[in-house]
Amino acid sequence: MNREEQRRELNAPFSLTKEQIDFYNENGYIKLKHVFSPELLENYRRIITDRVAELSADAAPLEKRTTYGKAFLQIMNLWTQSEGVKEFVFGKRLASIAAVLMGVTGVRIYHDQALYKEAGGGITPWHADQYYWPVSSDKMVTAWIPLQETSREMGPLAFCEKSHRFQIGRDLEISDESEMTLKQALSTFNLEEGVFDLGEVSFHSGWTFHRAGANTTDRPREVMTIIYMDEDMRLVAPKNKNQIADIERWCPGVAVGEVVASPLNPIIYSTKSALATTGKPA
Ligand SMILES: O=C(O)CCC(=O)C(=O)O
Repeated sequence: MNREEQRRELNAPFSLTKEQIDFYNENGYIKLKHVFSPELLENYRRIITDRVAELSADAAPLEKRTTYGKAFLQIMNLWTQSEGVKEFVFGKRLASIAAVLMGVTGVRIYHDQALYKEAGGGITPWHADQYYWPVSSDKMVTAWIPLQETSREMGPLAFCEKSHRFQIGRDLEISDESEMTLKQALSTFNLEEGVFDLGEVSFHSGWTFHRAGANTTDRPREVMTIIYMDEDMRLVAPKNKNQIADIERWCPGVAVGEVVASPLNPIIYSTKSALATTGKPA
């Protein structure tokens, strides 16, 4: 597959049925198969893995880390550090899926992160991402893109169905406490904890509670994630210290009440801008 074919695939539309959109809204997540080809994923897996290796070279040994630290190597906003990763993160296919699932006209990047659960890496404790985000609505979604087939033993992402409507535990940062409290609080909900095929991508909403098991295999679980927000999302006053840190890191210079449109938050897909320039939707 040459570069031009890869670019085409990254940017090509992906059609979603009404049932799939309804499923996302009802359950707070969806897993979609055949979003990308194995060739494309292998190419970007290499590019992303090289950068992760470089940027995590001085990570502490697993046994010296906290539970959260043992969950994965976490490298953020790789798109700002590599043209190859930028090409992947700026792809319109994932961004348009995000927009359609959320029912918005377009999406910006909040940030990306590579999440590499090392061989022998621990669990990812129960949590909801939106606890970290100082934003004006729940039109936030994370695309979780495994870069290899992901067996149960590697720690695939697991979702608590319909938990995006659950109010308890929204004030918990990811920790031993969130794992303990939420495991109990969510015990009556259905858990989707299946494997991911190569090419399968999940999308989960900001308030959907999720976790992942440990990686008991001898190879890393390599995953890229991209967090998208409604293109019209506004910044709100931070509610905790993590949200204060997020503003500085992911939306520098944006004031409370303004659209979250710093240079780190480009619009990746929008039917508004396409309509304005061509008169046709994107
Ligand atoms: O990859 C993982 O283990 C956790 C991912 C996660 O929490 C997220 O993408 O929001």
